[in-house]
Amino acid sequence: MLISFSQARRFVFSALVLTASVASAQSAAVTVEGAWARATVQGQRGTGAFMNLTAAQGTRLVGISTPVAGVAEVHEMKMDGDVMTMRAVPALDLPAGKTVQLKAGSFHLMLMDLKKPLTVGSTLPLTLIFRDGKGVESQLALTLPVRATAPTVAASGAGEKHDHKH
Ligand SMILES: [Cu+2]
Repeated sequence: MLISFSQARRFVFSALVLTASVASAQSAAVTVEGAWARATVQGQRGTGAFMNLTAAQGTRLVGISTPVAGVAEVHEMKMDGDVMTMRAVPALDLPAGKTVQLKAGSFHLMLMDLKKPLTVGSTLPLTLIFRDGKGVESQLALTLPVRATAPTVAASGAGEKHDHKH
C-alpha cells in the first residue's frame, strides 16, 4: 500500500517536471513568421517550405518532420559556379534575436517523397526540431498554408524563379 502510494506520487512529480520543462522550452521559443509551403504541380514529388525564424535565445534548427513527406530536410541552396546546387545541412544556426530567412535560393525546408499532392489553399502540419546550446531539444508544431507563390510581405521575388523539382 505504502509502496504503491509513493510510486503514484513519484509519477505525478515526474509528470509535473516534464510539463515544466516543455513550458520553458516553449518560452525560450522561436518566433515563426510568414510560413508557407509551395504547392506542387502534377507529378511533382518534392517541394519547399519557407519562413522567417527568430530565436529569443540562440538555438539551432536540427530537423523537421511532417507526415506528408517521406523525407523532410533542412536544405541550403547556393551557386556553385554557374550551377545552383542544394544540399541537406545537419543544423541551421539561429543566433539570438536575429531573423533567419528560409527562402528560395537560400536555406529552405525540403519536403521530398510527398505522399500526396499539395494543393493551393490546403494546409500541412510541420514540426520544427530545435536543439539549444545545452543540447536540449524542443519542438514547435506548425500548420503551413500551401500557396503557389511566396506571400508578398515576404518580398521573396526569387521564389518565382526557383524550380524545386529533384
Ligand atoms: Cu532543397
